[in-house]
Amino acid sequence: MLIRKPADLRYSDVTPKDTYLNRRRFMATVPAALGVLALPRRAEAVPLTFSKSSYTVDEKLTPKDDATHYNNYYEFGTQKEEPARYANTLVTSPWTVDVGGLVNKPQKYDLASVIKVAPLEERIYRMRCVEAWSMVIPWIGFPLSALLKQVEPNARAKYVAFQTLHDPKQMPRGRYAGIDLPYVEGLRLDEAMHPLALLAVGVYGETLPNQNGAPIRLVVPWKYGFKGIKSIVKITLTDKEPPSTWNITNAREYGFYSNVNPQVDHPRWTQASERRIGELFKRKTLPFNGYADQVASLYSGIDLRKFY
Ligand SMILES: Nc1nc2c(c(=O)[nH]1)N[C@H]1C(S)=C(S)[C@@H](COP(=O)(O)O)O[C@H]1N2
Ligand SMILES: [Mo]
Repeated sequence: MLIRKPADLRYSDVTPKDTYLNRRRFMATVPAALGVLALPRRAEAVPLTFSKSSYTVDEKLTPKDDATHYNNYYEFGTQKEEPARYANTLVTSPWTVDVGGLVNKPQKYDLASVIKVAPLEERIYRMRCVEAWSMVIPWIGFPLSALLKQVEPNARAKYVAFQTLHDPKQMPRGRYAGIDLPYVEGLRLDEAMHPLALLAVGVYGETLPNQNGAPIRLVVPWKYGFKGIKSIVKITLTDKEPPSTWNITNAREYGFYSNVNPQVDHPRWTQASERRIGELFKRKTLPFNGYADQVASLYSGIDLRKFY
């Protein structure tokens, strides 16, 4: 269903402005003769309207098939191939993101309104999992800062807490994942306001596959992959450091910050090097995953061994 395009052509050039995200709305633009009533159980990928961002790295993309079939999404199974197999039970429409806490203008967004917070951009980011593998992913999204500015954090707000949907009916394997659910994560407010912090709604030119965190997930490229919480339903501004799922699960191994740091090894995986998925040889892991120039100043004066 996706229209093929030359690489330099924007989706805005080939698709009408209003065909995105919501498959039902998309189907409404298709002639009834094609069978609008015969909705498949799995939502199909639909094109998004976006422009290319300057926040991007010039590195070879991870093959889409790897990025969508080698996942961590424990609610749908703890094996890498399980989310692709089982996340089709996630219902992503309708979807509400509740943004509140220490803000002047708390707001509940449906998906159509949240993607209008700022123009959608494609950003190619390096991603590194604490398990010592990495990928290069073309996300489509908008800066988290745009959403936060809209709700107006008040003077007491110092942190941002995030929560994934938890519905045991849609996520029956979550019971056996060995983590408390719902999945939760957090950032300091200044980290959340950094222009690199992205709310992603698409990847590889299409809406997010469920296993990658549909319909909206966080991407923080200078931190380990687990900070990139998926399928977000709630964002809360707070004055206390929010809990984070892997810190709750195993505080010795996972801290709140989780900045990519080749100098601080994880007890089970080296952080000094990594294997780029699809490549044979290991490469060195870079401080802050290669984004040090942009983000290191957020941590000046902080002992990153202690605040790991
Ligand atoms: N809700 C939720 N979000 C999650 C996870 C999870 O298990 N549940 N896993 C995290 C981990 S460990 C990683 S490495 C990334 C993986 O994202 P990807 O599957 O899109 O590569 O998602 C993160 N977000
Ligand atoms: Mo991860």
